[in-house]
Amino acid sequence: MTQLLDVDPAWLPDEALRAVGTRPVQVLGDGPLVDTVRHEVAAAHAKFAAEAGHSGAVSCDLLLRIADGGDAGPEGFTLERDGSRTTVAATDPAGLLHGFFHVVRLGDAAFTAAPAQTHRPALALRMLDHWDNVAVHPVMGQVERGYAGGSLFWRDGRARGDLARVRAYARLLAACGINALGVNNVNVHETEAHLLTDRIDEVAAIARELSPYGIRVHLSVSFAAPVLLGGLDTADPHDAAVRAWWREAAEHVYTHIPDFGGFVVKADSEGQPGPFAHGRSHADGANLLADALAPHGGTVHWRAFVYDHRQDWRDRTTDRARAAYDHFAPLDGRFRDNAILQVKHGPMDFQVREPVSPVIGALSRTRVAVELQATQEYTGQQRHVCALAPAWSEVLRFRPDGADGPDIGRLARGGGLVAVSNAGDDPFWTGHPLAQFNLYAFGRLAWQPDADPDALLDEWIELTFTPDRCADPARLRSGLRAVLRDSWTTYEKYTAPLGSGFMVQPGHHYGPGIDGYEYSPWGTYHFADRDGIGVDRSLATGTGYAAQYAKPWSETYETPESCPDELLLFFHHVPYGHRLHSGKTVIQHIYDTHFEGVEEVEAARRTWQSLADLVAPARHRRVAERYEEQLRGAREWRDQVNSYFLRKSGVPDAGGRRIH
Ligand code: GCV
Repeated sequence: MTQLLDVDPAWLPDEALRAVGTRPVQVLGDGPLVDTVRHEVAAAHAKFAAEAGHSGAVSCDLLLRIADGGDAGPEGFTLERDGSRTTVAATDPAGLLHGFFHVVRLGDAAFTAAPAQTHRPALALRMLDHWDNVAVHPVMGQVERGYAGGSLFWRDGRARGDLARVRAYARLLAACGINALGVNNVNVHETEAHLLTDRIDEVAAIARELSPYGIRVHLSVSFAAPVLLGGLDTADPHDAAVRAWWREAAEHVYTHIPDFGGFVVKADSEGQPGPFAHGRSHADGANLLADALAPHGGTVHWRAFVYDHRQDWRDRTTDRARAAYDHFAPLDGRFRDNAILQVKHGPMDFQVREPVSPVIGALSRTRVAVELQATQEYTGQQRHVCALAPAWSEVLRFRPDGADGPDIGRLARGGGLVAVSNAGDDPFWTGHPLAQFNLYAFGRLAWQPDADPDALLDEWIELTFTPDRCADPARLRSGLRAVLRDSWTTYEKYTAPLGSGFMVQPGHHYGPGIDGYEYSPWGTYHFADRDGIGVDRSLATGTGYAAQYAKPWSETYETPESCPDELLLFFHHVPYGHRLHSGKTVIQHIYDTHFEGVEEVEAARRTWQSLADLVAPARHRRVAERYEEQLRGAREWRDQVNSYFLRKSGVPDAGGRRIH
């Protein structure tokens, strides 16, 4: 794979391939994915031909081979290193590809003696959803909630003619373990609805670029497709003609894309059509599509993001946080095996801090995939640094039964891990070059949910910045760690406090709008008044949301005394003088964190400036520009939030700092 001109190499710069490119390597096996490995090796050798003495002949330092009878399972591989030869063996060609990229990640260390290891992905499905529109949407643009330029797949109302960039993207994704991708927005508009039928050849063209890297394509479809595209007068899941229509539609898709992954569906949500219009349940809806896909081995990803977005803000009994559980818990056990319920990690909508959705623990007889958001809709829109791996790791480590550490078995039995992609046609892929880490970390956590986020950060730094090749490796490493490692909590400090969420500008969701969603129909309230703030979601006196969890969490969240500080305002309405476990009052916590958050951004900006001599100029410049905006934005957040709460509460800052 040669590097594309003018596109950042992200975590696969040539230097990251040095250890492979300078050693003799042999690849044994057949099939398209084995050929991909062969091409990778050949390209690495071509890059480093001048430095290497290898001939590619009989002897080799690295042997990559397909071997019958291994126990690594689908996509897994074994790694043996005796110091003179390193062998990667896999039964499945996809395993060989992942084994190859594992060796790339290890670099020279892959060639030192070490005990044999078997690696296999904890989750079978590791998927990115692109919220890309084919036709530019008048409000949402080409990529809904996209902050990295246009779509990698679509331009001018069609699939891009030149898909070389898609191939390069597939390569990056495979190198961090991703194996599935949804190519269009879950809000399926009229043009995009046709991808399922008369425009499937465009999806097939994209699939052909992804498949050499082991990535299966998925398509978001409209539940109303039988009416919109098929001319039927209903989309009722119990109607025989509707069922036949979907069966034929699926068959047609598979004739064009034999390894097609399946459908993604947003139904009865934010204006999308769904089974409710026909008096049917979401299990009926999901099973309709699951049955159509089943003969071909496909899967339907049915999103659980169903709630009332036309709520009356005066009504304090309707709680949007309850909605997914209320809709889906009664349906547990009624979904087909190839229907996966795709649940956002929190009950609201990808806020910087939310509790883990109770749906994830409640549905023991349904396959559940957790959905994360790599695109930073509510976390700075790729103008602010916000490395989300620690937040995602908390989600994956959450045990519904209160035990410690991730329950890999439960995760593995589910439907995988999904993230809304943060990539676009920007030269840096993700707009903000440091946001590439979110994409990388997502793939790695989906492969290994108990991976340490700090170790993943170090891994990404080594690959992306190859510090050993620069003048001061230690300064580069420590600088990069410093600006990224705690950037999630820094962002949290200067934005909405203690789990209260939202407080953003309506519509585009960038920048502070403390009452932006307070008197709106979207169900997103903080209820701040002169005495206090927060939503009472207790069972005793509130909306009862806390009781959607099993013990011990239902008890932990039920009272302000037992609720963790960081989620206090999500679960409780408390006076400003309420004392947190930290010993501070809520109001003083708000003031302090907002001052601290800005100071942390100032420090990160200085650190980044100090790395100018060690980072490629274009990359350095882009990040430096974004820091100017982040600092401006963080100050705006600080001043608006602090002024708002000073004015509401009348309580002065104990530190006597300037509040407006
Ligand atoms: C694709 C939020 C976002 C929408 C998004 C929706 C969803 O509401 O703001 O842009 O729509 O979530 O996840 O379906």
